[in-house]
Amino acid sequence: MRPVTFKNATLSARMGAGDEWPPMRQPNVVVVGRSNVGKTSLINHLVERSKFLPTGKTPGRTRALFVIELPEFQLIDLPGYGFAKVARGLRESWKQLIDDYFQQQAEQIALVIVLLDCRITTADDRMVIDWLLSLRLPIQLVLTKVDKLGRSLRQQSSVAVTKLFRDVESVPLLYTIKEGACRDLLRRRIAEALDTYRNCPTVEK
Ligand SMILES: Nc1nc2c(ncn2[C@@H]2O[C@H](COP(=O)(O)OP(=O)(O)OP(=O)(O)O)[C@@H](O)[C@H]2O)c(=O)[nH]1
Ligand SMILES: [Mg+2]
Repeated sequence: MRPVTFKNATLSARMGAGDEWPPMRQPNVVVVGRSNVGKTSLINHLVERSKFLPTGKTPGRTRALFVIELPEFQLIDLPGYGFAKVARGLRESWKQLIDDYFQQQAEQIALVIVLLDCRITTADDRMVIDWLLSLRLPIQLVLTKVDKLGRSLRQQSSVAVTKLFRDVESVPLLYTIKEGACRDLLRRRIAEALDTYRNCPTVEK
């Protein structure tokens, strides 16, 4: 497996709906999930800069698509879904932005990291996962905020999610921004996905 660097991240673009896409020359790893599930926090944790992108206590914090440059790949942070209190117009423009991204950059995507709250999954999670499966993108499930659960409940949550989303064929990683061991596992998974992406002869790139 080729080594992958997760330090020295820089922000290269902040995209809103209708903006023209910058050239994406590196494989993309994109983080998807419900609002407030911990997408931006996980990205900050992965790149070891706790204040890199702003996070929020209330849903709807990330309102654009952020492209983060690393030497071997680009990390993508998206607005979250499933948050009813965001004005309808804004929700529609996020949906447009996310649809555009997945349609126009699909060939660049090496891995979609789908975050699920370890305490509850929703119909929106199921809908988004079904949509990603229909696009035939590689998916890694990650259960977030597991520091809120004791050891045995963490395992129960993992078993339940594996069953519920068995069609995804991804063993969920248990994640918390309060521990480093889960970060090592996710970094390894990203490195594997980047290797597969580079070596896959069947996909036109
Ligand atoms: N206890 C705990 N809290 C977390 C963890 N990860 C994120 N949080 C908290 O969850 C809240 C939401 O985090 P964000 O990273 O902004 O979530 P997001 O998914 O990017 O949300 P949107 O941008 O609104 O879609 C913040 O208050 C974080 O501090 C975790 O592993 N454990
Ligand atoms: Mg966010």
